[in-house]
Amino acid sequence: MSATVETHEAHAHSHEHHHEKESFVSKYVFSQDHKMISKQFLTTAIFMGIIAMMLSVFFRLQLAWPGESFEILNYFLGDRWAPDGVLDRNMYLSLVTIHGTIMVFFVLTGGLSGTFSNLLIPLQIGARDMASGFLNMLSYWFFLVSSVIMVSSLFVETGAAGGGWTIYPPLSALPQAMPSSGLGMTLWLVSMALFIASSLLGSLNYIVTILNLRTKGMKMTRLPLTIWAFLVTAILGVLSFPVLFAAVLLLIMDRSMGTAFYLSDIYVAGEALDPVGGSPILYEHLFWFLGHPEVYIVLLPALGISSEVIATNSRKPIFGYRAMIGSIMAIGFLSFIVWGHHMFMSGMSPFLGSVFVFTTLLIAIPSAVKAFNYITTIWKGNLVFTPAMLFSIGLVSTFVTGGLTGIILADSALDINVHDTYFVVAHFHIVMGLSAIFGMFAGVYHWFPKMFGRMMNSKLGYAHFWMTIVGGYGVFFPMHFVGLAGAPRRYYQYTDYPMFDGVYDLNVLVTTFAIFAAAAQAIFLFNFFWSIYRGQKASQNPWKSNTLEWTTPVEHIHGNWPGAIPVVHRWPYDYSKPGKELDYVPQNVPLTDGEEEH
Ligand code: HEM
Ligand SMILES: [Cu+2]
Repeated sequence: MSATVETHEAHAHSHEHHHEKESFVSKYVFSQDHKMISKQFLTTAIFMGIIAMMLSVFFRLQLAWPGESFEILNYFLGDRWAPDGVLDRNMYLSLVTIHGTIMVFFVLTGGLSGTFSNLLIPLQIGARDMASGFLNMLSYWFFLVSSVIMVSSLFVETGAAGGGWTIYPPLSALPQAMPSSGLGMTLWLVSMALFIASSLLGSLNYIVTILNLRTKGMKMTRLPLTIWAFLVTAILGVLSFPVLFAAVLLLIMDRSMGTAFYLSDIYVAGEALDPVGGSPILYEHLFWFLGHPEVYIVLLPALGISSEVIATNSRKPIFGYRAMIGSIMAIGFLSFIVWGHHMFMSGMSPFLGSVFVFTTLLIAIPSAVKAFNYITTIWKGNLVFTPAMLFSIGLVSTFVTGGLTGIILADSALDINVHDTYFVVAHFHIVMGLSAIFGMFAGVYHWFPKMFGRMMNSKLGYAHFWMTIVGGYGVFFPMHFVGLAGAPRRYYQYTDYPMFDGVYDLNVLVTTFAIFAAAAQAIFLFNFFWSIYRGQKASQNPWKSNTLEWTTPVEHIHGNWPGAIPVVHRWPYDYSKPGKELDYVPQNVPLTDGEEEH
């Protein structure tokens, strides 16, 4: 261990040498400092989030008031895609697709892991920086370039990809299938290939850094749960994203090189296509082998962040620390053997289906362990309701409510009834969309002082939280009933089907809440950017927290600590320890004589 510490010191010196020469470009643009890269990921993800949210409001307008004219649609989409303010039906599909893609990959995968793994891994394990600053920088630049390509695909003549965020073939494999199967789809594929490269570069760095660069005394069993969550998340990414990469490469080959991995006997306009013999089902297997772990790649960091925030603001040791680590690992493992629950309707053998039902339902166990651990940590705590704490409690709420409908969807016999309806959309938005975004907000409010040296305004934070949780449930709760009424997802309008007359009022309700929830995010944006420049100056440890990041100076410096890196003597959850003067004991404070570890 001490050898590692020495190399760290040497590392710090080399930083100090070229500190003077640092130009604007090397400091803010091509930075190799994990704290700056973390801010780059966050601001890019916020920008992408604004776009994705606007797209969802655009298509929700059409769903609630089909065929009506909206000036704003024409303003943003132009005469080609919203003539007379009415959304074009091809563009409708593109908006749904790009909304989902951006939210899942660019906001919640890149934005959440990229921001908080980068910020917290070196700071919480006591390292000077990531294992490779250069690869870390590359990871951000791949992310930025892929974001730009994904957004620019909205502006091509044929429209952005329109096959849904899962881009199943043949819509994705046959450029002639529909207009948005053309250039827009190609750009989607290129963007995702770059995104995956970014994610792999990041994840490998996170894993190596956590395993190798921990400071003296930072045993694996003293790691904060955030770091455990980031570690397992990175492992999931490394094991599953390459499979999506392969799927995307094969799609590119089917599109432009005449192969037929995914194309079975297909006729286009009465003419049989050359390439035959492949199977779109193969694509579904490859996609969901990533797709399901992806849910946890998004959720685990959010759950890790909320563990940290809840323990700190309950002023209590986290309940069941080892059980939490065990459930993070169990969830990670199980997430790889459940992908078939997305394919119950693909003609799979009912026996195989029942295997996937079983493995899927098993995930309820570690998930319930986590939920109970949060609740028992809060139980009889000395609660401090910061905005971060509210968002973390909100996460526990959405994780449970969304998880319950997951039990219905996991049962193949029940799932058949609601497959591809709005019930599914409601389920995944609550359990994954809301929980993950709540975790992300919790993280931003909690670590903002660390990132920018200032505090966010908490009154605005409270307004943001209450409007977001009311808006979030307002959008996604009624959607369950739209789904139970049988309304399929990805339909442009339902007026031709009298049996769906009953869902109109609900659709108006949902869209109204969506606009309300979107407005709430304006409060956040204002608070965020205003506080960077005008927020109250932060003290070194504003939440009285135990973890190492709060032992660094407020002003960011290269190498994180001005002198030697701290040595760790205890776990991160020594809150309200009996016999102590203060209600927290930071990790770098040595045990006193006869003190038990915990
Ligand atoms: C955390 C934020 C969100 C995430 C992660 C997210 C994710 C997604 C995903 C993955 C899809 C599926 C796209 C597809 O099936 O091709 C989707 C579709 C959709 N989203 Fe979101 N979304 C978020 C926020 C919202 C909001 C705020 C609204 C409400 C305005 C919304 C409304 C919809 C609707 C109506 C669909 C269409 C579903 C369909 O027809 O298949 N989403 N979203
Ligand atoms: Cu799944």
